[in-house]
Amino acid sequence: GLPDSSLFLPQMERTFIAIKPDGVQRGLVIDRPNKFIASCSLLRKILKPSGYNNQISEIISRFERKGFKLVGIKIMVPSKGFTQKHYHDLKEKPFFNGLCNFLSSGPVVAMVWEGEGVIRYGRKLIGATDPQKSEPGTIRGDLAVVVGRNIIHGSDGPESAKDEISMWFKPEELVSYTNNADKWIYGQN
Ligand code: IDP
Ligand code: MG
Repeated sequence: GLPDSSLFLPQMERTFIAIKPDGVQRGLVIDRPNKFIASCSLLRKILKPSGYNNQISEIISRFERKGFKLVGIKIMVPSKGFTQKHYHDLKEKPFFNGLCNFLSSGPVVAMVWEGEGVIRYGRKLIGATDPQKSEPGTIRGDLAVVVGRNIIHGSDGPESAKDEISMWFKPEELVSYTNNADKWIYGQN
């Protein structure tokens, strides 16, 4: 077959994004039918067994519509120890134990998104940590109310993105592919 043209492009920046158990339980993963799931066998395989057929997340769609590319996704319940490792930077905080209990209390949708500036801009899409301070139009601003239930995580820089991606995903769970829209999003080729 034809070579994947992404092989000719430099590896784009990637970030780790996770929908926390509150986002999953509140149905914010599943919003409206979207052609993307139908066209993506990876998503179909993962979301169908969980009952999320033919729907895509309000949250996923915000990253997708921006022009970022989903290169990894899975649903899992992380162990408490795993969440402690994920949030190791916060281990001195008074809310650390509650935070880790919460993140390990139910399913998390773990994702890797790719695109130019995706780490920094992903944080913009997500909004400020405290949903009382997040701007309207951001994910937390529109969809969450309190800091302990702010529905989504995003890596805060290149270092944490690298660490979190390798913690949550095996290399073979990430896919490189070319979107038909890429040349219209980036103006390349
Ligand atoms: P971030 O998720 O915006 O990067 P961090 O400071 O890294 O924010 O904190 C990680 C998570 O810890 C937050 O998303 C939030 O769920 C929780 N958290 C942060 N500050 C507080 C707090 O003051 N009380 C309770 N939970 C908090
Ligand atoms: Mg953080």
